[in-house]
This record gives sequence, structure tokens and C-alpha cells, in this order.
Amino acid sequence: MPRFSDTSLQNSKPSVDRKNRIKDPKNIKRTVDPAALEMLDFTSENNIITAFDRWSAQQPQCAFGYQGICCRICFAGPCRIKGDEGPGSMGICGAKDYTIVARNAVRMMAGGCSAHSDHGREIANVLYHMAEGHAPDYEIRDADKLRRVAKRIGLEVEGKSDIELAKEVALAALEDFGRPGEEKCTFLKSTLCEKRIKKFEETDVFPRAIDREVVEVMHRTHVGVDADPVNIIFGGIKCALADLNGEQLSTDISDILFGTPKPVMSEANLGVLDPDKVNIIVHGHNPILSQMVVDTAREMEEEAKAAGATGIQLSGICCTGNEVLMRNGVPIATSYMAQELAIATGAVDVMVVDVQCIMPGLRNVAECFHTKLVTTMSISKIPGSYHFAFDEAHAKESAAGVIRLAIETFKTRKASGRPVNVPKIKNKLMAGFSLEALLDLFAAINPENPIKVLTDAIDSGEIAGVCALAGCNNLEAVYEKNHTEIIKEMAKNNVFMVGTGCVMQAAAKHGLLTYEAVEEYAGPGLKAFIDRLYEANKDKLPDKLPLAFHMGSCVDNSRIFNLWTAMANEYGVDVPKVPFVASAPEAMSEKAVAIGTWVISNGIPCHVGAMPPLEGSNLVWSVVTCIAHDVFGGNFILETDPQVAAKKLLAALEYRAWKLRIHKKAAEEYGTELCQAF
Ligand code: BF8
Ligand code: SF4
Repeated sequence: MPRFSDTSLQNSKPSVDRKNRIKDPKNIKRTVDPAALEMLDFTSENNIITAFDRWSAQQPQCAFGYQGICCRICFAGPCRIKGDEGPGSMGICGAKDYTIVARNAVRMMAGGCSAHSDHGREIANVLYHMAEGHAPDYEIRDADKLRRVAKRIGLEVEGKSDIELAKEVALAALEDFGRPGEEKCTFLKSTLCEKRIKKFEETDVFPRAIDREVVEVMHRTHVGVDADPVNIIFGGIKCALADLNGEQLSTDISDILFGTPKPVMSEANLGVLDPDKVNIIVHGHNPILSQMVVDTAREMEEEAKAAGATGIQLSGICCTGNEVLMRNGVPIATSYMAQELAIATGAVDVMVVDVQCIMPGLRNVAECFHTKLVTTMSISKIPGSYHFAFDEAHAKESAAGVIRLAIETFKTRKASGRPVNVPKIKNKLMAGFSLEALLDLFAAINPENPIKVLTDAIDSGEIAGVCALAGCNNLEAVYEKNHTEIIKEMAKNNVFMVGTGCVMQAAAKHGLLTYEAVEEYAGPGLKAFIDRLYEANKDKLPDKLPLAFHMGSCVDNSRIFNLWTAMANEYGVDVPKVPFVASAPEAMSEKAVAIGTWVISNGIPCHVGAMPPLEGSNLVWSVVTCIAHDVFGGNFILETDPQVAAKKLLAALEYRAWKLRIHKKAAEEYGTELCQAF
């Protein structure tokens, strides 16, 4: 195990200390995205303030908050941990650094769990209301998946109609939000491997119901409740696993309602905006709105043409963008951090948003242009923007209202004669890799046991393992630099990559979701593997396969969880033995904290490339970076330098693959059971 013996990589501390982490804070051009760089010149010249300016203005950020040792849980505070000893080393109530850091961290998990899961609840409600006949514009687009999901969660499917089953699946999902008693979450129980179920039961982290786990976290972190950092973190893990349950049911039901993604071609970056068309950007997360906009826009092309446009150009930002990319090939305009820059092109007629990752700063930029910012959800409004209450009972009508507003706005834009400023920068991409689509590719090589194509390639050393890429943008890292560097390093070292969220939008924008990127960056093993997959599938693919496989939005991290579970089942081991790692190179949101926590609890090492607020407690730090590995087999790798991070990820993969090979060899040689130790 050559690389693992490099002890410098076993250090749980990041390679750059806190004080030297932020370079050149006054330079707002913190990105490697050429379109964003062009737009930042334009916004600077025109005094348009964006997140890039605000990030710079916030520097240096408060060191207490940054390290997680600022407590605002009660208003006797805020309290800050000022030293190692004496009264200033504790909050007013006597809370120590470890209590404060742990409480803050698990409250972030509860925030993340709430966001993902409430999104899931909306989708489950639509399925339920559709089955009841109250949401007539929705339909079951993947009845096979409906039956597979129903069977998996233990419903009797024989002799039932799709509508009956849809209602039962929706009710089962809604029950996972709140049920009396101690029964565990159904969707999670139906997808975990046996050994993980046992592990979660033994460690008392198996969630009962989503709402209940969020409430329990909020309760235990109220002033004067849980002070034990380990107990707090285990409570957080239970909530993070409830988040996974919410993500699983979101993905399952989205596929049932909107279709399970298949490989699709599209484009990404601001160059997808077309000044001669009515430009509508869908932004946020929930496909119940964006999918309706996509479906309705197709029917309203003629109206747009009658207004003098050459058509309607839809594009997406953030995860709702990923949802409609995966299922419809709608292009990606940009990712989270550059959302305001999209409006600054002056070409966007309407930006329609639902929930999550929508910067309030959008409104200020929209005011400088003709762009209408349209909010649609009652829990997500922005002062000064338009609010069109989205009504699932009249979904198409709601969507048509938004599109009609965009057509009117287009007319105003054209009449004003104001120039637009769209960078001519975009890249082609291939996306649409649901787990079903991925297994379908493998099945062309091994129809009896598709997943074995992947595990065999690892066993033979052709590929080094799998890396899941996930997460956001964070200007602590240079925008999209960590993403692209880590992808290139993984590729060079023959790592098969899957991913979701804004990192895949970065990959797409930089041309990394193409075969050209395979030729440029993949090591020989990875290239041979991707070529072999393509050769076996070329009749049904729209193009050659990409360097990394886009699996969808952030709730679709459940697809990645299903992938490693399938690999563990194939190997006959628990997840911590599978050569699989994860990386969130530029994480930012509470959702990312929840995801990262369930990733490590599932037994997967997870790199985070922007520092979460944990450095204020050595105890909490060591629990999440080291002790978590002893208990669950996964741990956080907190490292802000992408090159060092890549080395640490590769070391973890190499160690796992090496150990698995040795254990398999020993089992074969001595005719014993495969060793289960990790
Ligand atoms: O849910 S990766 S910035 S858009 S939180 Fe947000 Fe982060 Fe993007 Fe998707 Ni996920
Ligand atoms: Fe301060 Fe304790 Fe209140 Fe936190 S809970 S603000 S540490 S008194």
C-alpha cells in the first residue's frame, strides 16, 4: 500500500492553517470560469454588486463564527469562546467549546434535513393529490419505477392499478415524516444493506421519522439540554440519516412523476442564453414547478414567436436546473455562485425561482435590468420581486402565467434597444445518468449482473475506485477551481466519477462532461473502462461517454448511495470496505453538512474543501475526522488545498482497494469467509 504509508496524508489537520487560508481577499475575480470572469469585468465597470464583491467586503470574517465557537442559541449570549481557561473559556451558561461547536454543527444538519425533506414532502404531496385527482396536470411517467419502489418498500403490488399504488407510495412517504411509535423510516430501511441497518440500530442512530428527528435536534440543542458533544453528534447523525431518507423519497417520487433520467446531451454556461429568444431561467430545487415550465414552454413557442422572438430559451441554475437537464436536456446557465451574473447579462427576461440557494442579492441585480425575478413558493419570497403563487391544482396555468410574463418582458427588452452582454462561452455536455441508466450501460457488458462490471474493473486494477462529487460553491475556494482540479486529478489516477449538484455544473461548464475530456484527462485504465462501456452501448447513446457521470440534483445523492450499496452487496461486504470516496470541493450549505454526515455514517470517507465551522473544538474535530471512522468506517477529510485533497482521497481509495484485494485473496486461498473488518 504505497501511498497510504505516506504518513503526511494521515494527518487529520488541513495542510493550510486558518490564518493563511484566504489569499488575495480584495480581488473579487475569484474564479476560473471564463464566463464569470468576463461578467465580473462588466459588473465592476457598471457598479453592479454581486456575491463576489460582498465576499470580499466580508473579509476578514469573524474567527469565532468561522471556527464554530460563537453561540447564539439563547439571548443571554452571544457568547464566544475566548481562551482555553477561566470564565472566558465557556459561554455564560457554562457551555464549553465542544458543546457549542457540536450544537452548531447538528443544527446545520437539521437545517439541511429540513430543506431536502420538505422538498420531498412537496413531491409526495403532488403524487398523493395526483392520485386523488386533485393535481390533473401531473401524471405517472415511470410506472415501472412506481412498481419497483412500491415493492421495495414492502407494498403489495399485484392486482393494483398504478393510481392505487401511487397513492400508497405517497402515503408511505408522508408517513416517513411523522409516525407515532418507534418504527424506523421505511424508505431508508428499504435501501440500506443489512450490515448498515445493524450498525445504525446498534449505535442508535436509525431515524424514526424526519420531522421527529429535526425536532429532537432542535430540542437537544436548546439552552441547557444536551452538553455532551458525542451525544449531540450522534443525535445529528440520526437527523442526517433522516435527511438521506428525505432525499431517497424525493428522487424515487420525482422519477415516478417526471421520468427516470436517461443519457441526454445539452450545453452549459452563460453562452446558452440567446438574446433573440425569450430567456427564462428556472432556479431553485423542486421539479414540480420547473418541469411544468418546461412542458408548458414547448406549447407556447408560437406565442413567443408572435412577440418577435425566435423562440423560448429555457435554462437552469442550481438543482432545479439539474432536474430539467437530466430529464429534458435543458441547458445549464450557470451554478450557484454566478446566479447574479446570469442576470447581469441583461438577456434574462424572467428568472423563476422556487426554494433553496436563491440569493436575495438577485433582486438588486435584476433592478439594474429589465429582468423580472419571480418567486413562486409561499415560504420563499424576496422583497421587491414578483410573487406568482404556484398552485399544483392548476400547475400548467401557473407555469403559463410565468411564461407569458417572460414574453411581455422580452417585448420590453427589445423595445428598449438596450444592449445585452452574453459571454460567448459554453460547452457541450452529457448528463442523465440515473442509477438505472448507469446499470443499463453496465448491463450491455454483463446482463446477468451489471454492477459486477464496475466491481470487476476495480478488482482488476483497471480503475482505482469510485469518487462521488457533490456540493456547492464557496468563495473561500476560488469559484470552480477546487471542483475542476479535483476532477482532473481523479481522472488522471483512473478514478471513476459520479456526481450531483453544483460540482457537476462546474464540470459541465468546463467541458468535463464530454468524451474530449476523457481523451485529455483520463488515465489509461479509466479511458479503457469508459471506452469499453461506450463500445457496448454505442447504438443507444447520443454521443461518446463523458469523463464524469452526472447523476442529478443534490437530493439525487440518494442515487449515489444506492450505487455504493449495490457495490457493497455485490462484494458481500459492508460499505466501509468498498473502494468509494466522496468529495464536496466547495461545500457551503446546511444541506451539504447533512449529506456529508450521512456519507461518513454510511462508511464513506468524505472530503470537504471549504472549512466547516468545526476548528474551534479539537474534540469535535477528532470525532468527525478520526473516531467516526472507527465507529462507522467513514470520516471527514477537511482539506482546503485541492491538490493535497486529491492525494488524500486517492490514498483512501488505494487503501480500501488494496485491503479488499488482500482479504478476497485470503478468503479464496484458505476457503474462509471474506474478512469483514474495516
Ligand atoms: O442542492 S450544490 S449550492 S444548488 S446546496 Fe445549492 Fe449547494 Fe448548489 Fe443544489 Ni446542493
Ligand atoms: Fe451563551 Fe449558553 Fe446562551 Fe449559548 S446557550 S448563548 S453559550 S448562554
